[in-house]
Amino acid sequence: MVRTFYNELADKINKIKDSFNRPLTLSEKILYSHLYNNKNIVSLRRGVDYVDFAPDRIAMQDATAQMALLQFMMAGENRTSVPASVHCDHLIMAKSGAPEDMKSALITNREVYDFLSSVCNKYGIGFWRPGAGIIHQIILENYAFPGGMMIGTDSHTPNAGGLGMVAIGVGGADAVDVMTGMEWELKLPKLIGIKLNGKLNGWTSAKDIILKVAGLLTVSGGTGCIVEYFGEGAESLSCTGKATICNMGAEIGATCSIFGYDDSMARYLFATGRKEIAVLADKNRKHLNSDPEIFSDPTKYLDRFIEINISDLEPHINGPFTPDLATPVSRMKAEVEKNKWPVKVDAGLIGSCTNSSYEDISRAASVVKNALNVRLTAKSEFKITPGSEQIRYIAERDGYFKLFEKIGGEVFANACGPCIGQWDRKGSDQNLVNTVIHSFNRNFAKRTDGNPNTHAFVASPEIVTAIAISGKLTFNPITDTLLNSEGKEVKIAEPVGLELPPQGFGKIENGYQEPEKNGSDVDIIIASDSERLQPLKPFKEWDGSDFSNLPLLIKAKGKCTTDHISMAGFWLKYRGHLENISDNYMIGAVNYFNDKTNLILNQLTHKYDTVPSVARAYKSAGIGSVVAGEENFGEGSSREHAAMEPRYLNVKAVIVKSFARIHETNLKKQGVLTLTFSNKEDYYKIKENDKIDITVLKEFSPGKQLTVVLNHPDGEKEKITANHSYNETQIAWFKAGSALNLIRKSKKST
Ligand code: MIC
Ligand code: SF4
Repeated sequence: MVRTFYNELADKINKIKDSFNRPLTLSEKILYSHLYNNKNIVSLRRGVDYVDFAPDRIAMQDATAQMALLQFMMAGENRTSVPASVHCDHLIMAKSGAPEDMKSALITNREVYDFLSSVCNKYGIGFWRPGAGIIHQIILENYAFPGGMMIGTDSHTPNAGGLGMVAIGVGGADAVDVMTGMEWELKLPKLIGIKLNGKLNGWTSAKDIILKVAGLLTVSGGTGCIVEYFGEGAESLSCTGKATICNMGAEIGATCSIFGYDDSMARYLFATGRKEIAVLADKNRKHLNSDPEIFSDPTKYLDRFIEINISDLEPHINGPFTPDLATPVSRMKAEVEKNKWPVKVDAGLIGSCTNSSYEDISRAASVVKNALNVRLTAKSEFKITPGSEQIRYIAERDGYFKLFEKIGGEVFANACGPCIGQWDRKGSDQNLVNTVIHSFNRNFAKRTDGNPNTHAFVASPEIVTAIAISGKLTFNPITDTLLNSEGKEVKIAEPVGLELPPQGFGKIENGYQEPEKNGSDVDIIIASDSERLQPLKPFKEWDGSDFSNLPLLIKAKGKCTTDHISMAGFWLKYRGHLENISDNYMIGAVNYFNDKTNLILNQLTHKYDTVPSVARAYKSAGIGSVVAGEENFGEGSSREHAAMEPRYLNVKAVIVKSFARIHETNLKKQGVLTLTFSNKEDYYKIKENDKIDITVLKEFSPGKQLTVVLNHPDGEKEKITANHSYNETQIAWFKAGSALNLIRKSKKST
């Protein structure tokens, strides 16, 4: 597939260039060479028009694949139309170190792993067993290729941008479209260019570039945009450093991020056994980069342009509770004091899909070595989650784990673990206020260990390691000294690392299961009393009438990420069981009217109760409800449970100030009406016991506002207008009850 791709690339790009008759950026080249139908591309407007694409590949991880595949099973296909893979990484609990944790994961999650493995076998999907590693790391090591396009049911899919791919996070229903051979639709992204000048040095690493960018653009600044990095600074970064930056582009809401093909990518491809791809990509180098005119006059061609001098960039620490609160290390002392963040650091954690490269591990190990040389040991706990078995193997072989052990380091399984609340941390149930620092990407409340009072900070692996050694959030390794075991003031020398393993990656048992050539005989078993898996039932079609008198379920206040809407950690075990997981709906969201989580008014009983019980009460009384929210609603992950749960619980509409891209699409696909206030201040008009009408639905059409009537309890009615971003196809999803219903209908009629 990849060979054919490169053989056709020059021709395709030249045709695109002929039609545009202007220089093109790298993402434009990739997007337009992956169109589903050859439409009139020149007239397409960025940020306005929806375009149909044909991605080359699909990746799914176990926590989202369950729903994606349960939906795919309903679509009536025999095999996936596009190469796809499933990765078992999210469900492994970190507790006592890799060997023990793997043993218990295989027992507790057996039913789910067996289900995923058999579905993969039946439908021709590659299956990566538990222990093989985290989806994005495996994709980078095995499947990503420059110039390609892929989608993945995980928001950090853009990690593959480090190898020059347009890689986009989506909900499972989008993956189902592509697996059934249909087009995949996306609003044509706008383009942000970031020019990196200079070269990293000392304690600063690629992670600090994205931590800085997150501070500049905030959690919603990249919404609807592809971020393209270029410049001498970009070329000087390793391929895996580039991947870290693209990975965390999810934290600014970017559709994806990307770097042009260069020597660092060639080196990585060679090292990971993909010489042939490197040779083909080399031949196509100019098609795998933006045209030179873009670099000389970026503001002419891009929607936004930013320059960063990485030679002067300081290491950053972002957090707590949000990944865009960026503080350079030299200002940490002042910020910690001002905000009264707990100074003592209980744990430092490195690894995850974001920062598990050989370079990361070797630089963190260098910090440890330098600290041991001056007789320092670690004050905080220190944990390592390798991104893949490949990385684990070489890190162990090359002696890095030995070094980590010397400061009490513990290696967890090759899995998400503490990055997604899957950390069975001693004492976390006591909800004590404490600080941890990690090199993962997100730090929303409860996400590390389930404790809402854990202040999680994000930094590079080398800074995390240095801080874990010092035990203090305020430690600046560039300037500060520490007291060693001999009572002397000492400094930790700057880390040095290696981009790639000098002894190569070596041969390992990688945990891959090739699907059967013909899977028609494979049976998929779901036990009828299973608590973890449940076949789906199609949602009902829209009945053709306006919504009237729908009680407000909850008006969420402030940040409402998918972690607030459908929490991970404990709840991950119900990812294949819609009915059971619906018991976590909005339990993390703050109720505007009492500032409490999971306590809302039941308009039927006039009593306060949890969000899921009130929603279930409305559902069983046969009434729908409405949810309201503020900015960037549903930011964070791709989990479509955050959209399927409200649909299952009979929530008819979600009205917010603004949506995060993936969550809005997920809601639309499941048939929940997504609206935004045309006047954001109208959010404040919604009262706790309002009944809400949504009218003119019969005239629901692209670009036409809908009317929302707030029926206040005193009999007063307030009319407000709401915008929507539906196109014709998406309106058809709404009318059919879900996008999947529409696929099923079209399959039946053919
Ligand atoms: C995350 O980082 O939040 C997750 C867990 O990987 C999610 C997917 C999920 O909820 O299963 C994501 O980023 O999409
Ligand atoms: Fe796993 Fe964390 Fe990466 Fe999500 S961000 S894929 S939870 S390691």
